[in-house]
Amino acid sequence: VSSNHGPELEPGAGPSAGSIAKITIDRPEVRNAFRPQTLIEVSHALERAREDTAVGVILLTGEGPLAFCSGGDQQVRGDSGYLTDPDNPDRQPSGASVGRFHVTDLQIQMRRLPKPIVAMVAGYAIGGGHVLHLCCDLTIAADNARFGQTGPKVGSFDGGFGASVLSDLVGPKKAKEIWFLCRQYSAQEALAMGLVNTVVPLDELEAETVRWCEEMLANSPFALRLLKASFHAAEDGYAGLQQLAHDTNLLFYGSEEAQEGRDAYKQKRHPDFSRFPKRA
Ligand code: 2NE
Repeated sequence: VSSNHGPELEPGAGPSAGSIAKITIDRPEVRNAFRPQTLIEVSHALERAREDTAVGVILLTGEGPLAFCSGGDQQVRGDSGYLTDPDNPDRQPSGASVGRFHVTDLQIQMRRLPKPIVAMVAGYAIGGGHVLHLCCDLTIAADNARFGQTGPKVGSFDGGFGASVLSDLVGPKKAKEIWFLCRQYSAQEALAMGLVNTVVPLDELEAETVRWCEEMLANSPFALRLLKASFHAAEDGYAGLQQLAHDTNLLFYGSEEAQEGRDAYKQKRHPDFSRFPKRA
């Protein structure tokens, strides 16, 4: 994985009030298939982008024009998940090689991360790579992009966000078609079924993606944060509600009413909330 911030990106149009963190899956020789280490690195890069208060939008992509990501690297697929060290499949946690789905944690991290994540897709977004783009908030596709799931062809499936988010986007019949038949879909077909936000010529992909990011960066970051949490609140159940509720608490902490409670505790006195309105 490689990552960088705004200045190294191709400039889009207009001023922006923040930076774009660009995270690139950098294994073009295998169409950017991910190993556990790849996902650990993406996760670290996402965490850095989250913590960096200058970053307003995160862009996830794959190296080269041939693929966004082709999913789990089948060369390191073990009998109970993907292996960090396929030569030592029985090695235990410290240097772990017990099979696992690191992608589960990454998908949840992407859903909960309080900044918009944009997938910039050139070439294949296939299998687990397709699910990664589903977990992004927006997808900008190049005209050479191809989308699809392969699970049932290779003895796998993602019945989590890979099924639920897909079904929300394209409807249950189409989602089942995508999973049951394992066809590939062109960028235009993906646009027609609501899988992506726009399609642009390959040589304009980054500039157009940056333009979309800059439009978001010009807007209120906290409003974007609350919107992302709101969109996911119902779909993600209690975890989604928790995110939205805690975001509300962030705002509440800024109020005199909440501060009275904190200050009274620190000053070892009873809080006096009498001056605060019982709002209609
Ligand atoms: C992506 C696709 C359609 C590209 O086709 P093409 O013709 O452009 O390239 P080619 O020749 O197939 O691939 C180039 C090299 O990349 C490797 C290939 O084996 C090939 O290697 P060499 O022959 O040059 O040595 N490669 C590509 N994808 C790979 C992968 N995922 N793992 C390991 N090596 C890979 C075509 O390559 C394709 O269909 N790839 C497989 C897509 C796939 O089935 N992915 C796994 C789905 S399961 C999953 O991702 C998953 C899950 O279901 C649940 C949890 C976690 C993960």
